[in-house]
This record gives sequence, structure tokens and C-alpha cells, in this order.
Amino acid sequence: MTNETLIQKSYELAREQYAALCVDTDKAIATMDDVAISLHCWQADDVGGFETPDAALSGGGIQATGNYPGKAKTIEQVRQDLEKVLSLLPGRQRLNLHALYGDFQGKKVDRNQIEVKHFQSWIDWCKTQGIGMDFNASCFSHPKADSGFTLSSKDENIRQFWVEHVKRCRAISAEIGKQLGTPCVHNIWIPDGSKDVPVDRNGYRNQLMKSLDEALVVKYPKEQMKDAVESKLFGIGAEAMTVGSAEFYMGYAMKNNILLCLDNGHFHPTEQIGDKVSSVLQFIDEILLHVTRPIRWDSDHVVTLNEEIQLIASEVIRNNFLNRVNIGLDFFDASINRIGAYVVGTRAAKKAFLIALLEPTAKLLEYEENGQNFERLALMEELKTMPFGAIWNYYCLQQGVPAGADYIAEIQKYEKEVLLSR
Ligand code: RNT
Ligand code: ZN
Repeated sequence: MTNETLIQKSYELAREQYAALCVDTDKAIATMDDVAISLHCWQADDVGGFETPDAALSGGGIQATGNYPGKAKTIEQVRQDLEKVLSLLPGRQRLNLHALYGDFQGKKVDRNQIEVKHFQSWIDWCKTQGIGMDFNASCFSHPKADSGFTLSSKDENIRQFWVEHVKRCRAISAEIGKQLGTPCVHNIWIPDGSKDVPVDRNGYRNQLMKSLDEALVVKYPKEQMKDAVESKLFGIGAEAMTVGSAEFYMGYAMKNNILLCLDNGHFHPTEQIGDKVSSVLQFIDEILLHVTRPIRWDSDHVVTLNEEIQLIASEVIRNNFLNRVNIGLDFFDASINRIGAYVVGTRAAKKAFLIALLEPTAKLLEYEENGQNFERLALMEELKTMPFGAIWNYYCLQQGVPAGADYIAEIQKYEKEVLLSR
């Protein structure tokens, strides 16, 4: 089905159809080089990490459900899996690493002790892959997070412990960016919140503010690292109040001109991140996206090509925001082949951007500004059945990665040869 000649012929026909709408498909494909997606290491092993041999996600209000065979159990296996994933994705990717994935060589290194040397092998791996790297403080799956409060804790020992962790993560991020020659985005998400209705909401937020100010006191050049903060609506076990709410972090990011991370699982179900992009970017320079697929709650399902992701991509492309928007993924599904999850999710995100790049925006805008709202609606509707698949397949072919559904067989082979023998 997806052989080269067929793909090429289909592309030529599709190119003409888009050209009739004044859309240059070659240009759209070329712009895809600027759409780098940061691959979250945590899909490979259900957010376990490598601090102890049997490390597993615990607490923090996030959950990986499922027990599909083949989970990566070592750093080498995560890298092997990511190399497979990278080989099945068109365009540019980055690595997004959580601090608990350090290369600790079997030693117990607590979060307030981590250093660049524990991440050097990851930096080197990124060098050999020719990709950039992003980083995250890990403020969960730890006894000092069991109370439900980390940076916002009223226990000074606990609070200081996490401040130290974040400080170290930022220093490591700066070194990552320096070595790789591309800025490392460091994201702070904390699970802090309360299961039942608290009395002192303000007190916890004061604590969080104080901790962030302390942890961010050292300023790094933005060529090396950029700070981001991620808000959330609620988590399992933190239903009544989340300290790091949308308003809290929006205020913090604006006041300090750092990045705001928008995770599309972290808002009320009818809110759309796509609508927030042009609001937030009026006031801050850059944002980070955590692209995921929430079902009923922040379930972190594998991203699919739905309207939500398409609105996000369209807003970035329509407004020329690619250089102000850092794109990361955030899903973890342990119920299906994990490599398959990465590939389906990342390809879906890329498809959304390519679709956005194939939009005849000028024409739509003209309709809109003329008050021709029927025409705008009709053209938007017609765009949905344009031969996008032909453009996508050609892009994949050009990039030397499987087109169409051809990656399914590759993943099945990898499962048989590698994953099932783990
Ligand atoms: C949790 C946040 C956070 C995490 C990762 C592992 O709700 O989305 O980004 O998923 O840091
Ligand atoms: Zn997230």
C-alpha cells in the first residue's frame, strides 16, 4: 500500500489540491524542521526511574495503569527503546528527562545530592543522537513527598530538602544546555495539595512562593536553561486544593518572566489550552506545552489527532509562535506496547502541526474580517477532508521513516525480538 511510487504520485495530486487553496505543501513540510518535540523518558517505564532497582511511581496524584510486558528496567533499555522510537519519527526530537532517571551506578543518591555527573551519560547519549535535552525536578515518589507537600511544606526540613533538589536540577539543566548547545527547559511540577478542604490555602501558597524564590535565586543565561512552572487543577488525593494552581503559576511566571507550562490535562474539561496560548503569550516570552490526552480526568492517555491538539497546533502556527513555544509530551500508558504509545502519540502531535501548516489561513482570515462567517465555517469544514494523509506520507518518506501504518510491523518486530525477552 505505502510504496514509494504510490506515495509520490499521491503527493503530486495532493500538492495541486492544496495549491488551489494557495497552500504551498513543500514549504509546510520544510517548516516541520522547526517543530521539535521533546520525548518524555517516563513513557518507557511508567514513571519509575532508576534510583533503586525496583523503583516505581508512588504518590503525587499521577498514575500509570496497566502491566503490558516489555517495560524498560534499566537506563540502557530506556535508551534502546528511545532509539527505536526516534527511528520511527519524522523531523526533530529532543529528550525530556526526569531527575529520578539519573545514572546512579547502583549508589543511593538522594534528590538533594544529585550532580551533573549523574546525568553525564544522558548528555553524551543526546550528543550521539544529535538531539537537545530538557530536564525536570522530581518532587514525587519519595518519602519526603508522602505528606502531600513538597516545596509548599510547612515543615522546614522538608521544604529545604526540595528547594535544594530544585536548585541542583536547575544547575544540571544549565550544564546540559551548555554542553548540547541548545537551551534546556527545566520544568517544575509539584504534586502539593490537599485531599480534603484545607483551612490555610494562603499559607501553603506563601510557602511555595518563598521556595520558588529561593530555588530560582541563581540566574542562568537563557542560552543554557529556561525555567518553566506547571500548574494543575487537581490530582488523585489532592482533590480539594492544589497549591500550584493556574492563577498561582501564571502570576509567578509573569512576575518573573519565566515560562508557563500548559498541560492540557490540567484544566477544567471544557477549557482548551489552544485558547490560552494567545492570552499567555501577550505577557510572557515563551511557554512550554505538555501535550497529553485527558479522558474524564488527567489520565495521561496517548495523544491522538483530536480537535484539542489541532487547536493547539493551529494557534502556534497561525501566530508564528514556533520560536516561543516549547513542545513536550506528557502521557504514560502501561496498558499497551510502550514504544507503540510513544510513536502513535508523537506522530499524532506532529500531524497536528503539519495540518496547521497546511491551512489557508489568509483566506480564512479574509472571510472572518469580512464577516463572512458561513464561508469561514464551510472552508474549515472542507479542510477536514483534504488529502492530508498524502502529504504526511510524503513527509515520512522524505525523512526516511515508515509512512502510513508501516511502523506497526516494525514495533511488532521489536516487541518480539527485544521487549518480550526482558
Ligand atoms: C503531573 C504533571 C507532570 C508529570 C511529569 C511526570 O500531573 O503533568 O508534568 O506528568 O512531570
Ligand atoms: Zn505535565
